[in-house]
Amino acid sequence: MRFLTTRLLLTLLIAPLTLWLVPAPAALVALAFVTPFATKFADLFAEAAAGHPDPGWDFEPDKVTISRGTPLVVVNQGGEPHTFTEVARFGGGFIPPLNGGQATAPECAGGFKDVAVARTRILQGSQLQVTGLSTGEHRFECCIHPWMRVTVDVE
Ligand SMILES: [Cu+2]
Repeated sequence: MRFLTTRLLLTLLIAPLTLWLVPAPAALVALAFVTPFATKFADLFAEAAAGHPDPGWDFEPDKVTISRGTPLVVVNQGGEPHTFTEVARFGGGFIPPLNGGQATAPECAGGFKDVAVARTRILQGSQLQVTGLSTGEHRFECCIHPWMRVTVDVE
């Protein structure tokens, strides 16, 4: 079992308890802790439009290396829903004002009407387990806040 550090110590209190429920070995990706209601939506949109989105909304770490067969457990420790959606190339999400001018990644385009996107949604306090990744490099992003990105190398 491997625990990957998160930005705030507070999150460490929650994550280890979660990990015990997961068959070892597992790698953990945490969605950074955001104090509920600390970010106003108007600010979120304005910052994204200006090209410097809120860095507190993040996947930690930005890059993960796992052995083939290791489950990846993604824990939402923030106060908002996110998605953990695999994309061929990083791009924008399905809310254009949050895309900073980037074109929407095709995998995100349908939004939650597309079951393939909906099944990658992680609600506050929930987790998603990703298994069966093939050897090589995989890219995941949040289709809502597309600056939230992580690269997963499977060896
Ligand atoms: Cu998000």
